[in-house]
Amino acid sequence: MWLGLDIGTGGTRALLVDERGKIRAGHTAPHEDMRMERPLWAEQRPQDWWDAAVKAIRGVLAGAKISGREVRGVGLSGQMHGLVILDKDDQVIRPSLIWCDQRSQAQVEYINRTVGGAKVLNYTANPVLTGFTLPKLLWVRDNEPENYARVRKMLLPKDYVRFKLTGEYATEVSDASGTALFDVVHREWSSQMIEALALDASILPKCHESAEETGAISSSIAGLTGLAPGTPVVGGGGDQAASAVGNGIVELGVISCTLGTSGVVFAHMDQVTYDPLGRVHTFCHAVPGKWHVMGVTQSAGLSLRWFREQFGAMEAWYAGRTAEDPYDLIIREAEKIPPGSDGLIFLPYLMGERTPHLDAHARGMWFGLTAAHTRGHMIRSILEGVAFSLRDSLEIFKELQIPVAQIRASGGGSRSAAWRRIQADIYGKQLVTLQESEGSAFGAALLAGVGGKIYSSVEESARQAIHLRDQVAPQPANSRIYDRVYQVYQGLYPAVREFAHRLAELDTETVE
Ligand code: XUL
Repeated sequence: MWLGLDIGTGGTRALLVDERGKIRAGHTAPHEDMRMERPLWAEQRPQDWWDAAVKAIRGVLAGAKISGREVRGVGLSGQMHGLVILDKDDQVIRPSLIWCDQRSQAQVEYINRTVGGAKVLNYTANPVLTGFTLPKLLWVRDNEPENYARVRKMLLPKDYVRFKLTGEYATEVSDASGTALFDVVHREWSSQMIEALALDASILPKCHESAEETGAISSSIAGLTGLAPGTPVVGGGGDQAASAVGNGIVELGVISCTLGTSGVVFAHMDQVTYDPLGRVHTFCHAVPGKWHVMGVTQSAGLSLRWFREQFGAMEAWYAGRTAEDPYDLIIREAEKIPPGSDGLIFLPYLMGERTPHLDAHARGMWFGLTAAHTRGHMIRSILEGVAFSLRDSLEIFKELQIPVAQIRASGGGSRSAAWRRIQADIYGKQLVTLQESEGSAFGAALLAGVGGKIYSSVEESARQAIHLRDQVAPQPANSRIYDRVYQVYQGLYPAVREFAHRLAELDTETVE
């Protein structure tokens, strides 16, 4: 049996997968809500991830009624880019600035001035973005010098859990790629970035390939988790790379669209190429010696969750009485509205935006509201707006000549048939779903299986364990409507960018 452990944003999920690649049990332990003290801030406590990891592991072992001795290996995956800093006693210095935290614009500008924007692209295959780990570290340096002075190690979220499990400071290539300190082409820490910024390289963990063993369950935590001491823990992957393994995105032409908290369009690459404009990320894949390119929309599921939390009290009340999922009730309202939401467009930039705008100050917006629009229109326009934002990535893939033969839908959002239909129509492509819909935790378990030599390669694990379930074909009449709406959608943010930036300046004035 192999254990995949995914440290997500909303919770940590443990998944047990047997020798034939079949899922035997899963258990999720929720996290505390992220703390957003100021508009662009987002923090979580690493201790909360660790507590959830222990609960999830114990829960899944109990659910499958097996002893930890039957687990032959563990694979980790997790939310990427978060900054965890430890002091000389391995204590967490401050809460983690997580992937969607956007406070570090001044540090991004500093890095571009000091290293040079073109050199950053050359050294790391990506521009530096506010979401990435390095500018977050420099934010701590600039704003909390007393905390910065104590830093002895810098880890990514899942690697903090690895440290607690094994006592090793380690990461792997796919997650390291999102730090802005990693030489993605050569798959090692970038000595050029480190030198140009006069950083201390000893704070970085050792970097492995994703299916390599990075350490083993230590005897001190074996009792706490129920896992046997000495159980190997492989590198695993950032949630997107691990999810790609779990979705079989391990060859050219098969790509995935994942609707989680964020939304990601992901393609495998045999050779490394990157977008000269840096609009999509080029990172190492969890497949040894391969890369991937991905476009990210910051607020995908997050947009719908925001709506549910702010305006979904009625559904929450009703769902409490009927045991239905409030999201199903909310989406049902959207299904009554025609494609294009009668001219209402939603820009899902509730946490700034990466692809294609690379703009921490981008803001969400409804455009085209009239008195004739209903709540259902607002909901449908959110589902459509998120899919348009993922189409932006597909359009860039086209420019970069990345082949798209098949799109696989994954993530929590893909459980909705209505949202899958909207996606297929907006992308104008077949959308395939898989029998195994577990994504990252499943991919992490497969990587553990590759590390344990049950599969000869990551590609082989995908071939054996992943099966197609069904597909949705685009309806040409709907696609034609969406093509026209998309033209408007695409033009909207560039037309208001200046005002979004002016608003952001107002924010700074009011909080200081
Ligand atoms: C990827 C990214 C998100 C987070 C949270 O670049 O930021 O996928 O990992 O899921």
